[in-house]
Amino acid sequence: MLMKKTTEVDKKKVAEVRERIEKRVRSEFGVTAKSAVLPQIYEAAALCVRDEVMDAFAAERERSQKSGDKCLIYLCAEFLIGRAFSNNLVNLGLYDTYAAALAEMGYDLGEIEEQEADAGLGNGGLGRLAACFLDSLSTLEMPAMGCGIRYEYGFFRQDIKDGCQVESPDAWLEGRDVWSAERADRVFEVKFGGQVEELWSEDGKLKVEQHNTRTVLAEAWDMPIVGYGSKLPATLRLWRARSPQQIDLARFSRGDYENYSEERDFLEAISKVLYPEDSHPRGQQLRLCQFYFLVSATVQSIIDAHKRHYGDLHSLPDKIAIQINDTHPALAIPELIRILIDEEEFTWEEAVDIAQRTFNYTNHTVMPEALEKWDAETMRRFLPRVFRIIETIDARLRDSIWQSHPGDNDLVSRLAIIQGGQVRMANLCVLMSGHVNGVSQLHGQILRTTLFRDFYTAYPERFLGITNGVTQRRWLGVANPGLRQLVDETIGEGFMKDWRKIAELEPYAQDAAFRKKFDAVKAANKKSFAEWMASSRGIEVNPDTIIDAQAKRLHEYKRQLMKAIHILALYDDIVDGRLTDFPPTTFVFAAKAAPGYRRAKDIIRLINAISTLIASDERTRDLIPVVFLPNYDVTAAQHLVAAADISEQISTAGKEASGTGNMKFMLNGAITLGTMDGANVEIAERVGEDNIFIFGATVDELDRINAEGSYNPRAIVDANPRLAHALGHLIDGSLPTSDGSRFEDLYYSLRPDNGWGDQFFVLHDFAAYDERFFDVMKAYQDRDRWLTSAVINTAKAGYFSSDRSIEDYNEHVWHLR
Ligand code: 26V
Repeated sequence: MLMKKTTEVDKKKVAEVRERIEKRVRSEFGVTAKSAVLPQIYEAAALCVRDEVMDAFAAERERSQKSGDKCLIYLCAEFLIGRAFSNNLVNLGLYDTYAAALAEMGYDLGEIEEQEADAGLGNGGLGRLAACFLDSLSTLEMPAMGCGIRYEYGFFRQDIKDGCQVESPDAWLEGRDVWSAERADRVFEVKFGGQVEELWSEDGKLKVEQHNTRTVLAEAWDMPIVGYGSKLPATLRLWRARSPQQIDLARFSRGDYENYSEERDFLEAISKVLYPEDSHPRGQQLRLCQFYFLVSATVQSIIDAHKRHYGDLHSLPDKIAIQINDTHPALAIPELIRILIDEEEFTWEEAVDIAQRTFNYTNHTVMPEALEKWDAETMRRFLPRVFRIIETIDARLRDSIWQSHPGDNDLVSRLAIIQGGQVRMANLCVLMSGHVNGVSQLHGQILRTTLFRDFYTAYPERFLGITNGVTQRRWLGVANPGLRQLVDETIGEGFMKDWRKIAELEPYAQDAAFRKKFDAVKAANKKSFAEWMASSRGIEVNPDTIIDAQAKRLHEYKRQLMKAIHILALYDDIVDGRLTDFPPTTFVFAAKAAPGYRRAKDIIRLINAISTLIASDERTRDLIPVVFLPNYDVTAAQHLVAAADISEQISTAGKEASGTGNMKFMLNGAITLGTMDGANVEIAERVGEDNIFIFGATVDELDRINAEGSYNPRAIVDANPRLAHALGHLIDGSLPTSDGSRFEDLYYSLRPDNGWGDQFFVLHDFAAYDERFFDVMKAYQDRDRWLTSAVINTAKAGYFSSDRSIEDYNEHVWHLR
C-alpha cells in the first residue's frame, strides 16, 4: 500500500495516537503494547478511533435532533457494511496518522485491519447499496438513519471443498464489535400471533385489542456511520431480538425448562441469521417474523421520537421520509397505519394519507421469483391485525377499480394486493408509496412498461429511475490508496467529497507520462492482490497476467456459465493449436450461490473443474489460469476491484436491475465487457463506445425473440462446432471432478432436447461474446489505447458515485435540507 511519508503527517499527532493506543492496550487487556497480540492491538486502536468519532459528533448530533430538520429513514433488511476501521480512518482523515503510529509500534496497518470481522449483514447488491448510501448521506450531512436487523450470523462463509461450495456460519460477533453501542433507552415490544378483538365504544369509536400475543423485545444497537470530513454522522440502527422472559429460577429448579427454552429460542431466533436466498425466496415463516420485527420496532421508535420532539403526529410526513428497499420491509406501511389507528386514534383516511406521504419504495429486481408473495393464511396467523389492515386496503382498492373500470376483472386481479390466497407485497408498496423507483434508467423503464404497467397507467407521476452509485471513499479511498494519491496529485484533492471533480482527470488520458503512472499503480495493485490471495486464501495468482474478473452473486441470469463455457472454448483453441499469440490472462470468478440453488452450486463446481483441467495441462496453465476466489465479501471486493483489468458484466439484457460492481471496477480503471443491461447502458453512454466493449442481444431484441417464440438454441449449437465442442466437455467426462461426476444438468439446461431451452440466452449471445472478448484482448495489447481507455473510465466514474444518487433521491423524493 502506498503511504505518505511520515514527514508529511503531523509528528505530534502521531506520537499522541501512539500513546493513546498503548494506554488502551494496558487498560483494556492489562498487558503492555510489547507483549500484546495482534487482535488486542486492533481492538485498542479501533477503540481509539471510536473515541474520536464519538467525541467529534456528540454536539452536532444533538443540534441536528433539536433542529427540526427532516430526517431520512432508510429501511432495509440488509446492510452489507464490511469492515469499518480503515474506512473510518480514511473518512476522518486519520489514515496516515494511524498508519504511522502503528508503524512506530512495529505494526503494519494492513495486518491490523485484517483482525476485524467483515460485517456481512447482506446478500449482495441491495445490501451493499444500503451501506454506500449511508456513507453518502453522512458525507453530505443529510440527517439520516439506516434501520435493519442485527443478525447474529451474517451471510454464510463459503469454502470450496473438492470443487464444491460448502457453507458455514458467519459468527461475526464472536470478536468484539467496537463500533456499535446498545441503546438501553430504545427497547420496544413486538407482538406476534394471538387474536384481534374489535370493540365499539358508545360514541361509535372502534377500539382494537390484541390478545394472547407472543412478545419479543427489540433492542436497538446504534453504529455511527462516519462520513468524509463531515460533522454529522448517519446512524445505522440494528435491532436485536431478545426474549422478555426473566429467568424463572423456580421453574428451572423444578426441571421445567424444556418448553421454556423452546419459546425463548423461537423468540430470539428472530435476529439469529440472515437468509441467504437471493432471488429464491422460500415461504419461511421465520423470515416473515424477521421482517415484521424490523418494521414494527422501527416504526415504533420513529413515532416515539416524533412525539417527543413535536408532540403531534400529523406532521410526521414533514419530518420523516421512509425509503423501503425491495418489499422486505413493506409491512412498515400497515404497521404505521395500525399504530396511528389503534393507538393514536387517527381515522382510516388520515392514517392512509400520512402513510402515503411518508413512504417511498425502491424496487431492486425484476426476477419474478424474487417478487415477494406471502401466503395469506400464514400472515393472518402470525400478524392478525396487520393482515386485517392489508385486507382493508385491498378491499378499498378493488372497490375503486370497480368504480373506474366497471367489469374489468382482469385489471382487478392484476392490481389487487391479495389474490389467489397470496399477499403481493410489491403491489402494496406501489399503491401506498409516494414514489416508486427503479435503480437505473433501463430498470425504471422496465418497471413502467412491464412489472408495474397497470399502476404506471394509473399513477404515472409516481415512477422514477434513479441510477445507483457507489461510494468513492471506500471504493477508491480505501480500496485503492495508490490511485487515490495519483488522482489527488494530478488534479488536486477534492474527489472524496465532490463527485464531479474526477472529471478533471479526463485530459490526462492523452498524457503519456500520466498513463505510465496510472499503469504503475495498477501493476502495484495486482501485486498486492496476488499477495493477499496467497495469504488469505492460499491461492496463487500471477500478477503479470491480465486480470479478467467476474465477481457477483451466482445466478443463471448473470451468466457465469457463459463465461465458463467460453473458457472451455479457449482451452480447446489452445490445445488444438488454433490460438497463438494470446496474452496470459487470469480469469477470476468470485460468487456465492444460495445454499438451496442447485444449479448455481453446480456452476461453481464447473468453474472449479475447469480450473483444475487448465492447471493440469502445461499448454494452458500459464496462459488461461482460472481462479475461484472463495468467500467473496466486501473486503475481497476491495482487493479485487483495485487489481482488475477487465470487468465482466454479461447478464441477460433486462435482468440486472443496475449492478454496482460494474461501477466499482470502472472507478478503478477496469474496462467493461458487458451487455446493454442495467447501469452498463449508462456507463457506455458516458465513456463512449471506444472505451467499453458491448455485445449481445438488447432488451428489445430479446422481447421480439420471445414474442415470436423463434429462439432455437439447438440450431445455434449445430451451426457452431467450436461451441458444440466446448459444451461437450460438460458431458464427455473430460472435466476432472473428485467423484467422476459430470455436468449433465447444466448441459441440458442449455440444450433444448430436454424441453428446457436456455432461458437466459447463453447460447444466443455466445458468438457475440466470443468476438468481443477477442477485441478486448487485442485492445489490451495496444498499451497506449488501453491505458487511455482505462483513464477515461476512471474519469467518467463520478456520475456513478452514490453521492450523485443521494442528491437525486433528495431532489426528487425526500426533500431533506
Ligand atoms: C431476495 C431475497 C428473498 C429471500 C430472502 C433473502 C433475499 C434477499 C435479497 C433478495 C433480492 C435481492 C435483490 C438485489 O440484491 N438486487 C440487486 O440490487 C442492486 C442494488 O440496487 C442492483 O444493483 C442489482 O442489479 C440487483 O440485482
